[in-house]
Amino acid sequence: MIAREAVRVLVANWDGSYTVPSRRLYPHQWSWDSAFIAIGNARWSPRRARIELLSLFGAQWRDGRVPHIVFNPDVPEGAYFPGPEFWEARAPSGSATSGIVQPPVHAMAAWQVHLAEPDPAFLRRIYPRLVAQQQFLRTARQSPEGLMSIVHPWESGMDNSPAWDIPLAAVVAGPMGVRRRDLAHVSPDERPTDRDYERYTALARAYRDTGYRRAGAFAVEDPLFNAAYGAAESALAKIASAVGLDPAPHHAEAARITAAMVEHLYDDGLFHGRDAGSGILLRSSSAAGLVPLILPDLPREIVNALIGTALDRFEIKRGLLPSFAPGTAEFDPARYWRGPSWINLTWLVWQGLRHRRPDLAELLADGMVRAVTTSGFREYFDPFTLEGHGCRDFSWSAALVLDLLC
Ligand code: 2M8
Repeated sequence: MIAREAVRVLVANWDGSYTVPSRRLYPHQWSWDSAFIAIGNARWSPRRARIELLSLFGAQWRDGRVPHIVFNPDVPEGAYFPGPEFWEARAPSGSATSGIVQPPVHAMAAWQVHLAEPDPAFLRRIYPRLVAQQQFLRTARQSPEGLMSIVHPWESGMDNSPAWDIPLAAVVAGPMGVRRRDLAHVSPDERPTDRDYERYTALARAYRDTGYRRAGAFAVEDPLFNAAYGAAESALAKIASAVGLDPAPHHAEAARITAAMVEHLYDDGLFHGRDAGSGILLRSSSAAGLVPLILPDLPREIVNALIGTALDRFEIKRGLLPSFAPGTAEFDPARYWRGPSWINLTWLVWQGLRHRRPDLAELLADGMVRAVTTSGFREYFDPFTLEGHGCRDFSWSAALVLDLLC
């Protein structure tokens, strides 16, 4: 029943070659959403999952970056802010895009799509594009310590996480001068504030004005983003082997980034962000700090410490992972990335626990199914009451629950 409903949502949000995250709030193609959606679509239509990923990579830039939004030219101007007229960017394919990126979870998705229905031709097509995506990060975003930076909170995927409060406060911004479209669909208590948006637009504009080359006032090494990069190298190793190429460089790069993360981002049971400019650790209680559990070769003692934190501070025995630890001053159970549970974060940590602590993984799988059974495929959920927030019929909530059920 739930699986059938999930497919209904994915079909309703399909736009011919990709899936919108939500019809009204996010009417274009988003980068990491497409990866999660492909993982779910692989369960009932692997062909659609392959098309989803290939269409996203069709808008890859020459420098290898995969833009975080690919705009649908048929959607009226002003339906989403900031739209193509703000970003002023175009892929070589001609598509209007944004100029920033999102966590590179796509190699992981491509491998899962292949597992659902082996297709070497698809792997051969997508592999060089996935390699170029990683190469862009190494070239444009790597610090001397070997970690990858994000240059905008939107690149973390966890836009208004309290983890960014300090670096974001340093961003000087005037009024936006544009009406926010999100508030036409969702209550202001469940979204970032106007002040956040002013800073988001100022940062994006500053990056745009350098031709998307030089970071503005925000450059941060995020544990989720770096974990996705490392997990991508492990997935690329599998893909390389499957198409008859040498997996060794990918294994080596996965090991290298895992070690760099442990050395520079880990402290006291959790991974943290780090300010790329000052090198200062941005200690916070964000669930992003648990996502490195997706790294296959994380040292055992770190895995155990992260599991301890997940149990004590994130209370995952309740079945869902809050995006920020309850019991902190910043925690807000209804405001976007400041506390609510999201299916994608819970699913990533579920992946990391599946082979290490199947008992806990099962609790999370049950929790995700319970949340959507109680409240529908909402965008995010109160971790305690399971009340749904944000938009309805949200694609990755449907896709990843479908993955669990199949
Ligand atoms: C949210 O981000 C966009 C900006 O990219 C927004 O707030 O308008 C985030 O939840 C992000 O992680 C997600 O990819 C996107 C679409 O679902 O929405």
